[in-house]
Amino acid sequence: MTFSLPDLPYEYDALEPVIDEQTMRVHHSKHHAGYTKKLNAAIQDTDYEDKPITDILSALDEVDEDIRTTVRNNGGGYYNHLLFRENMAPQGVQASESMQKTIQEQFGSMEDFIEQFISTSAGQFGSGWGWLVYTKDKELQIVTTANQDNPISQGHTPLLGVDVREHAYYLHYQNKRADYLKARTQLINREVVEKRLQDAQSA
Ligand code: MN3
Repeated sequence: MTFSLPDLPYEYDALEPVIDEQTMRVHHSKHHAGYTKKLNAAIQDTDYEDKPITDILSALDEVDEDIRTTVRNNGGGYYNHLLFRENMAPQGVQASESMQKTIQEQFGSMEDFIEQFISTSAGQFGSGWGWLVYTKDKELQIVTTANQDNPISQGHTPLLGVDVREHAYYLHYQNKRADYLKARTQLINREVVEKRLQDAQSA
């Protein structure tokens, strides 16, 4: 088994006007496809062909040194973009009452959470990702990672991820990363966030 480019859960133009069709198309059919192809090339004829991506990224130090950086960057790219697409829906999906309560307990309110999520993600220097994670200490936390690193490599479970590399927003927002992040909060599929949290808590 090798990895295949996951289909988008919606059409390329479904997230307009927040994310334009061309950005979605290039991001998926060129960038995401590229990570998938390079990951497959790196793990060809190794045991990793039969492992879930989460197992591979959770134990990067066990990957052969000659392919480790390639697997880290492209395996991360493959998995991060999959999570990112699932985290969005055309009109967004509101949180259930219990999820709202969970967010309130940790961050004060949903508005406070969104504000912190935007400012932390916007502050990532250069290319990377903003995340809401369920930590190995069983807490919700907002973190960033550089390049294509996934929080799972630090033992955390990613619940909500946002790509802050320029290719994710530059066509429409140019250098205004915070504007992109703010607009994008309309698209958050909180049902998916909650499902991932429940899975992590019962794991
Ligand atoms: Mn990207």
